[in-house]
Amino acid sequence: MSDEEDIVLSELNDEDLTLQMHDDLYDGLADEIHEGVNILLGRGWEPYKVLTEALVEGMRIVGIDFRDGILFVPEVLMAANAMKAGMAILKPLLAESGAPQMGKMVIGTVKGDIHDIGKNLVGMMMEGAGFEVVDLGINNPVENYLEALEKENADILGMSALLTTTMPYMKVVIDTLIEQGTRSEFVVLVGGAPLNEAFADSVGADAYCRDAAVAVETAKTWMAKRQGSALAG
Ligand code: B1M
Repeated sequence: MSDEEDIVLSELNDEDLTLQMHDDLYDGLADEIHEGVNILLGRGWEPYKVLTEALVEGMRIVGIDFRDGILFVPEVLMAANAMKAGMAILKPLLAESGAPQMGKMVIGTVKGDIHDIGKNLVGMMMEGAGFEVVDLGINNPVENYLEALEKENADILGMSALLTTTMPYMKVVIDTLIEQGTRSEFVVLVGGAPLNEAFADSVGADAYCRDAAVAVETAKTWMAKRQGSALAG
């Protein structure tokens, strides 16, 4: 029996369990992540704390070794699957706030890009804050966004991109809204690891959101602004 098999997650203290979960995420062990999340919740951890300290931090470590050529796509895919196993448990808990309806957001990862963990997190947190979320998934051409915005009568368009090669596509979507004369109908929020505020400005988005919590706060602020100007007008 290896050392790894000897570890009983429930016997670890919070700090060691969190570190072990980073290792388990790194190793793509979905069952262990599932168990670890349940243990931390059982110990009274807030779902958001489990998400950020056990899962997102673990994924950050995976990202560093992916960048440095220590991990490769298959391993990172397994880590992503393990992360999703944990997120599946947290999703209903994060969405359980019972907050009043704040507005409706259509969100999707842009064309050419299949990264969806961050986008999914944003969707979960937005639902938790009382927004209705329509998730278009990954690899979305401009038509998908336009169709959904109209069909859903959305207030907010959220776009995610994780690659420097796909982030310029956000401008394609925003420019198309401008051409159609509908840009001012929507608050456009963008996010993803390679983006920053200057980029968001340059493509004509309303705001850049560094993470899911910032996305929620930004969406609330913009919805309040819109409601304010609607009342004034
Ligand atoms: Co990819 N990948 N990947 N990858 N991958 C990155 C992005 C990379 C930075 C890794 C690296 O080199 N360090 C690098 C991009 C480099 C660059 O563009 N300069 C990279 C690469 C190169 C690639 C491939 C090209 C690799 C290859 O095939 N050779 C390929 C591309 C495929 C494609 O999309 N066409 C690829 C594939 C993959 C996997 C499939 C293996 C897997 C994705 C699995 C999945 O998502 N289902 C994967 C992963 C997991 C990563 C890393 C390791 C982790 C991304 C992640 O999930 N982070 C990533 C490294 C990194 O980002 N450090 C990497 C956790 C997540 C919670 O954070 O997504 O940043 P994040 O989301 C945050 C915020 O950014 C923000 O809020 C979120 C929550 O707090 N946010 C938003 C995100 N979207 C938002 C939208 C909003 C608001 C906020 O709207 C309102």
